Amino acid sequence: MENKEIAAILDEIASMLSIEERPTSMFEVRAYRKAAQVIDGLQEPIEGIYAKGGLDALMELPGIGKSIAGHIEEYIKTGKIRKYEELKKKYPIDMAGLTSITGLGAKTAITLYKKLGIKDIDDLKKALAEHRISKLEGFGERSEESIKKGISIYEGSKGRLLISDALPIAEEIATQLMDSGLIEKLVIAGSTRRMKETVGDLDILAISKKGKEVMDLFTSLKMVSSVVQKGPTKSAVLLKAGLTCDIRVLEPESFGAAVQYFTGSRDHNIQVRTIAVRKGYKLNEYGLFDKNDRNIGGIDEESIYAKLGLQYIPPEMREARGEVALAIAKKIPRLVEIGDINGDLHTHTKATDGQNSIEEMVAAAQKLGYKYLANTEHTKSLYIAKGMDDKQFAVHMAKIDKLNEKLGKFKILKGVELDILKDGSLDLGAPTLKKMDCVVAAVHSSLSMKKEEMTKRVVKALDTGLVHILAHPTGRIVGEREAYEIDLEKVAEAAERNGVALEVNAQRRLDLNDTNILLVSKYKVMFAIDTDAHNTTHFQLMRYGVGTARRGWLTKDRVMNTLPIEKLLKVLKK
Ligand code: DGT
Ligand code: CA
Ligand code: CA
Repeated sequence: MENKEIAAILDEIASMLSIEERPTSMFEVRAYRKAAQVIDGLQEPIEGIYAKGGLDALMELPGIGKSIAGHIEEYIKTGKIRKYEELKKKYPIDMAGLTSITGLGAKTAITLYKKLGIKDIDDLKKALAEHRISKLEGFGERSEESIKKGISIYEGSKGRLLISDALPIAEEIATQLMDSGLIEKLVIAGSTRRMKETVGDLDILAISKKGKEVMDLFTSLKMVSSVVQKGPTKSAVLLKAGLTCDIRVLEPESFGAAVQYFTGSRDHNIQVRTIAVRKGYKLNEYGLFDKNDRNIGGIDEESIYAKLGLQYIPPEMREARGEVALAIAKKIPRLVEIGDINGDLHTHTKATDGQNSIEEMVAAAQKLGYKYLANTEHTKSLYIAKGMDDKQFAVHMAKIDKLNEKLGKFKILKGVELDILKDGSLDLGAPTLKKMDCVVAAVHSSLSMKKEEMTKRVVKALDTGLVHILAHPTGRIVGEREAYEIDLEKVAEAAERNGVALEVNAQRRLDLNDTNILLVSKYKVMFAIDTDAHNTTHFQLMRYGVGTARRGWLTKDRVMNTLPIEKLLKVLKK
């Protein structure tokens, strides 16, 4: 531990010295970097080396001269290095954090500090979200993009991956394993099966008679970067995507028990196990065992829950939030399913910041079996998104009317993603809005308002009675931006009063999230699960919105875009 700490400090000193404009600094920088590497690679604790041989022993290490040895001695004795403290005062920035982002060196970090006051990754993210970096001299849209990418890589490697990044990888692994013909059954378990918004690692379970061959294949898949562990029944690999993937090969008799156990969550499992114990059973990843140690429910999850007197609990609900009590009372609801979705109520095209034409979007929606699609372009205040004004919307809507005539039963709803301005007023006139089928309102600016102010702003917009859906109600973007301050219950009250649906946005936002949905669903409000598609491939994100809705226990009748078109239009008219 101590070696790593000292190495990190020396490395940071090197970064800070690298921007001092003195002729000697290049040598110093190199010396500190080298020393950091040497210490990081030591097998023995540096403290032990010092204890045995003092300063001389330190100086015998490769790359460590008198002054750096002195720093190490100082750190061992006092827990501090004065030179480091002084540099930190001069540059009060999280250099280690910032420079761990690919493509962001110490020089850039200092420039960003001097020009924009950016001290750490959080500041950096804020500046990116507000597009402040691209406006700096020597920077541009491209550097902003590359820093953004660097951040997402950094966060990926730091651990958790967004569900919409993780699940496709897990499915690709599953497909390649299944294609081998070696496997009879396979389940992707863990947080991925629960559709948690971020995933720490992938957990795959399989039934096979050929464990060894499965493991040979698994560890040699193209998405594997290194093998962590390899055995006939259990292996683990680090994936190139930055997360690990475990696989277990099981006997059919215990497969269900393993699926139940490794789906989690841990807290859910603990509650279920308590019930098993109360019945005199034993439940673990190998099975559900009675008093005579007979496995009475290992084959599938359904039989485990049934033998325990519980209704089957969908994976997305297994978070120890009251679902076990509900299962005892046989009151688990039928949650909304992807097949219930009849259309998407928040989408963009080339007319503003989307990448496909309306015709292409419609064709893609029809291919998914959708019955309708709301086209909701941005409004004028969002000029970076080429937002349109009342006049432009009039022309645009006429175009959609024409298109609808040709489409037959499929319907494009005329809509808008309407900016809620800073004072809660709307970015288009009421006459324009009244001509629309689907007004989706959203906050895109002045995100750092006080809670009361933000709440008032949104409530005021809903109280105009001109809004159908409140899009991404908290403004958060997973791994990029925190939610803004807002009293969601007050917003839900206003939504109930005005018949406004709250969005579950299926993009990287996943907003509302599961806990927010659980919080506001006690109000009589509908929800809309939207992909906020900016191109045709974005429609594929719907399942993450549905997964999030299921984690918030939503049933079909609470979700507006499960309605058939006639009913939907009636609801929207009201
Ligand atoms: P993650 O990977 O952090 O996104 O979350 P999970 O839920 O996939 O957690 P993971 O991969 O550590 O373990 C998979 C499941 O295995 C977990 O949801 C529940 C079960 N499990 C793991 N460790 C324990 C444990 O100590 N006790 C119990 N009851 N279950 C455990
Ligand atoms: Ca996991
Ligand atoms: Ca795991």
